[in-house]
Amino acid sequence: MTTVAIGLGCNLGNRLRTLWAAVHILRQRGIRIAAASDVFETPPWGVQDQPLFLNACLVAETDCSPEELLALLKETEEALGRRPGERWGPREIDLDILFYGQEMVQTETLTVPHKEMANRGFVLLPLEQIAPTWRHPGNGCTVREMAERLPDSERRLVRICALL
Ligand code: A4P
Ligand code: MG
Repeated sequence: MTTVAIGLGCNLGNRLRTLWAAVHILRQRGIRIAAASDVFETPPWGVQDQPLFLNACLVAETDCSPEELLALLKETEEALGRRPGERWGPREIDLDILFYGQEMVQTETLTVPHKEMANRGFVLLPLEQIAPTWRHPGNGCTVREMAERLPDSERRLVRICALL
């Protein structure tokens, strides 16, 4: 079993319902959820002209390899109606592998830890609630340390509710 951190984001459709459905599907497929953050509403990052996102993070346990986990997340996105679209553009659901234990993975299809996580309040602030001491194997900083370094512009999150 490996402990992993998964980021969830969505800005189309019934966003909260989609987050819950994503958790349900992941559980059905054998992912054991150890902790879930709150759900936050967040301004769009990257492409600005799109609806507000809901974001949350999970800590989970899995027997999947990194590539198997990515495939499972992609299948789950598809099951929830995600269609291919613009990079950083609007989506029904986005499921990202943030951490896979302490492993660093770099292949054509997968970069773990997630390459942008250290710059993103919508990742670090939810993750800080459930995994503040998890250390990034690349930069050596804990989630809390990375969160503390975020600029004010990355702190514009509004707590909506508990995810679970
Ligand atoms: N990929 C590589 N590493 C990973 C990883 N660690 N986890 C590859 C998941 N996928 C990974 O992703 C494109 C490809 O990245 C995958 O096929 C996989 O092989 P995608 O989800 O199809 O496309 P994308 O999400 O548009 O691209 P990208 O670069 O992954 O974008 P991000 O980083 O996911 O950002 N603003 C707010 N407020 N909240 C958000 O959640 N999300 C994005 C998307 C932009 N702005 C946002 C949010
Ligand atoms: Mg993605």
